[in-house]
Amino acid sequence: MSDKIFQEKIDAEKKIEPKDWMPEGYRRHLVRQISQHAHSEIIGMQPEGNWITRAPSLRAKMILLAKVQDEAGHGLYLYSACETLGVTRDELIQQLHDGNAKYSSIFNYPALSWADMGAIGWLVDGAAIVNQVSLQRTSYGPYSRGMIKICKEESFHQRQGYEIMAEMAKGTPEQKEMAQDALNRFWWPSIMMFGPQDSDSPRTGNAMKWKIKRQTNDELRQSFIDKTVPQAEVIGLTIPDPELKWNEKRGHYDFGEMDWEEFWNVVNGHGPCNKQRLAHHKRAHDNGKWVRNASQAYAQKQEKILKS
Ligand code: BYC
Repeated sequence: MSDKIFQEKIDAEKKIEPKDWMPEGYRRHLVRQISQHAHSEIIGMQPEGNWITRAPSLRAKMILLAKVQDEAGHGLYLYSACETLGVTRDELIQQLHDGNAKYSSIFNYPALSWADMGAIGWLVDGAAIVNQVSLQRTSYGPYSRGMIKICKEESFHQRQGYEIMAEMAKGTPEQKEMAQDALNRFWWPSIMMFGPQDSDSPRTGNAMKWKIKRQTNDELRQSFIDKTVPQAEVIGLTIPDPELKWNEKRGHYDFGEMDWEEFWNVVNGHGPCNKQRLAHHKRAHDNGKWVRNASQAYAQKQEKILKS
């Protein structure tokens, strides 16, 4: 098959499956994006995992525990989707540990209070859903199908976060202040999750041509802002952007400029928690070596029994 026939298939909205012919650039683009997405889910367990033992009630603890377990599941679907492109899980983890694979910038910010569990669910999962709903229509079959399942769980995550924020916002003045403080710290990093502006995004051209991405970074960011501003108004919290204003003509909110220097610093490994997140992942991976060895030995033993 040639690039031309491949592109015709994409343009006809046909899904590409693991055994189909694909250009090497398409395969590499997907391995990069899907593995970064998988790493984000797994590293994303850390800021929330940190609060499981300190949840304020048994109900809150059970919900948070379930959410963090869901993130592990999302990581596993995504690693599996990535492995269909001819790369092994070990190689992907090694790329993360060597600093050659990225994960979402948002997880390099600390979770300082219980209200941050609300802000993460509401804003971070909210941003993730906007992106992932769009990715349900991505051209690579296993990624697209993974996204459909992930989105179902992600909407529950967004609601649990919004519930925490709503409860705190109508609580004592101190609780409302905690909720506002969490919103102040997580707002800008959340809208940075959508990546650089379209004019500075080197990957968007091919991603749109190959229908890996169905909407650009700026389109998705705008859609998230339009959805989220009214939600903040309902619970009486203020989005920390003095330039935020409804634009009747555009039918969208106008918003202020992001701190792009901060964005690239965090993306390139110099955010507040980059070192800590990676060190924790390496430690957990090393500690889990005996489990991987044991399951491998068990599988080999089973194979021997089946052959004998
Ligand atoms: N953070 O040309 P661009 C979740 C990188 S987690 C870090 O626009 P692209 C959850 C980008 O990778 C949800 N890096 O690239 C879990 C590229 O680097 P390389 C995570 C970023 O790929 C637990 C370079 O900058 N979601 O749901 O077209 C708890 C140039 O950018 C970021 C996904 O991963 C960033 N924010 O667009 C709660 C979604 N932005 O590889 C929630 C899947 C950009 O060229 N990924 N970079 O060195 C995507 O949709 C796209 O990859 C992005 C970036 C929109 C993120």
